[in-house]
Amino acid sequence: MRIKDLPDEELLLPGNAACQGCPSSIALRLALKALGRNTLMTVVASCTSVLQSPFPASALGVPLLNMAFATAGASGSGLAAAVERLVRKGVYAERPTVLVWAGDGGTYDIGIQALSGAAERNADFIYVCYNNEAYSNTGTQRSGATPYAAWTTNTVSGKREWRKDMAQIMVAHGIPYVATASLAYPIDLYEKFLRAKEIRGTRYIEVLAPCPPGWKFPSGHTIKVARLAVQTGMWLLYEHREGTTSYTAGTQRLIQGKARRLPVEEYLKVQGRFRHLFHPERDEGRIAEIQRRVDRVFETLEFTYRMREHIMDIEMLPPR
Ligand SMILES: Cc1ncc(C[n+]2csc(CCOP(=O)(O)OP(=O)(O)O)c2C)c(N)n1
Ligand SMILES: [Mg+2]
Repeated sequence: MRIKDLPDEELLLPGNAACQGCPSSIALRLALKALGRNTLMTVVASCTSVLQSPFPASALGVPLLNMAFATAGASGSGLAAAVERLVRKGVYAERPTVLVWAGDGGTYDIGIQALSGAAERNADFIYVCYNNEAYSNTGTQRSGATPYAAWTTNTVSGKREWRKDMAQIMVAHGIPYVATASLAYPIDLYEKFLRAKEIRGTRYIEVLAPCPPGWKFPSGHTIKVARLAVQTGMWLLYEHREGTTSYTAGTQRLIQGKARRLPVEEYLKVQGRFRHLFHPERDEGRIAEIQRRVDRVFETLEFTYRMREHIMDIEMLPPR
């Protein structure tokens, strides 16, 4: 599949209120191309509440419920229950997809309780966390998704804690589908939504969303920064189904040794939120600490990959 094979229909309309280079709008545009018009959406307080345009205008071609910050999991559960009832009553010719759309603040922090409850009940929706690694709509405050050493308005010399791994928390819920995605690998992202659409129950997709004003890079560089996150190993692309994790796209190529992993500083130095790691002098300690963390993850991934290949080689040997 190639970009030109994507559906022409636009369900996120141009002339919306997003910033230039807004990653959420790019993710939403691609997601709605995959899910199509028969989608019901709930959005909680976030940049997406703004980009959809002020009432009574709407930039979305699907019905939309605007909800309070902490309620993504709960409002998605409610919509899913309503859909189930209407399907039983024969109201729909075809079952609509329920799409829950929330930021990282609304997912990792304030919304985790409702999301965890919904996932434990296996509520029938696709939950998207577009992760711009901060409370961006209110001017860039730290969240549980903000990475170590990143500047935000309340971590002015760099965040001291490491981010939590929300996608793995969702894997631990045992839901039928968890995936991570990147705007720089749009076909991978699109196909993950297509696969999620065919599954029932709670599906969680997290998209890394490099935010030009919040991460402080020029608005034309959203895709470049998204790609560097994967190429340096700072963001992993995978999907998890039926107990098995498969690494995809750029991450798969790194693990298989088909592409060379770039040093993390290639990613850090193009973003103003990490400027204090390079100016007025290099903070060797923190840069090396970030690099070490990524190296450790890849050592394990590469080892597991080589072991699997080795086992497959053994299995292919003729029986003695
Ligand atoms: C209970 C509550 N607290 C605070 C706010 C103010 N508020 C609106 S959007 C937002 C930030 C949301 O951050 P995130 O979920 O990461 O989405 P983003 O803005 O980054 O898109 C905040 C703090 C609110 N609407 N409700
Ligand atoms: Mg955010």
